[in-house]
Amino acid sequence: DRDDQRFVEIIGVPIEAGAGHPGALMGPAALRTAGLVRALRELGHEVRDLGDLTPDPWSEGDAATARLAEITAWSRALADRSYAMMQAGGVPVFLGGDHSLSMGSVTGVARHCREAGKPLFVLWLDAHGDFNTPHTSPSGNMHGMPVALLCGEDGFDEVFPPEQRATVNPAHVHLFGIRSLDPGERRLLRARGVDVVDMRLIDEHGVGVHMRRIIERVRQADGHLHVSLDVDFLDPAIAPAVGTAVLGGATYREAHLIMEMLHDAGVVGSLDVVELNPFLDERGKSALLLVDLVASLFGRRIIDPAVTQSQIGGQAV
Ligand code: EXY
Ligand code: MN
Ligand code: MN
Ligand code: MN
Repeated sequence: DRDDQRFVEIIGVPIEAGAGHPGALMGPAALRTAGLVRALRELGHEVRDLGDLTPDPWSEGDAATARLAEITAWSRALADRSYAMMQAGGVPVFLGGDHSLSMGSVTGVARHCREAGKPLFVLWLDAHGDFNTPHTSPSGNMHGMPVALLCGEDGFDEVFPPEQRATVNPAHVHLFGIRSLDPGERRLLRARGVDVVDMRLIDEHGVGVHMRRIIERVRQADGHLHVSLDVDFLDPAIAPAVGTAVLGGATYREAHLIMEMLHDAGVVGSLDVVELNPFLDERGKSALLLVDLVASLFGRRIIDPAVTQSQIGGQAV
């Protein structure tokens, strides 16, 4: 399709201070090695790879203080960069790095959407809710907290002082693929009215039903959809390169169908690809799968709908 060419700007965010296991800082390099830029160009998009982000130096202290200072430095630098990428008018793609990077990427997107008067929706594809706060987290790992920060929960003033925060309405957040929640985050999610499509719902209805519902909502509002894709959303059998694997994740086709539906809907304005830990991969298979999924999101399809002969109820499908 010539008419859905986009300007795609890619930036690597090699951070792993939010995760419990080292290795995610190699994620951007592995995604590039797996051919991400080439795959997008082959689809006809204009692609600019901005390289990797470099944050300002952060102060060292004891281990916990240094980690928080590091995440703060990345988050602030990334929020500014993400905002600038949005202002440039393209589709920013953020390559992680652990999921704490979304504190910065989505903050920048939210700042842009607020100024542009565009309602922001977030689709969070993940095994986890990522809705812990420093008060509820059992591990202290900040990759389990970004959605709580983005929804304006307390406990994050270190990362963004209140005046620098651009929050997301929790009623505009859709967590999808969920199968691991801690007690504190479960309570908070319910209290804030976040939509949680867990694996049970996906098993029962299929991904299509819930994706149509979410897409329709974004369309009605003429909104911007930010997609945050955590590798652990996928079943560990097809994507082993994660430090937080949880059994019973999305299958190869479920994941592709989500990407294909999102592409056809034309609602996605920004994307995170996070938590790839190449140190745990098997001959690059997780990185290659992620590149294929991003390609589906940007328009790769099995067959052009114009040539399909299939009809249901007299309508071409
Ligand atoms: N809920 C657990 C925690 O907060 O420690 C695990 C979080 C893992 C987060 C991964 C990246 O999605
Ligand atoms: Mn815009
Ligand atoms: Mn996550
Ligand atoms: Mn996760």
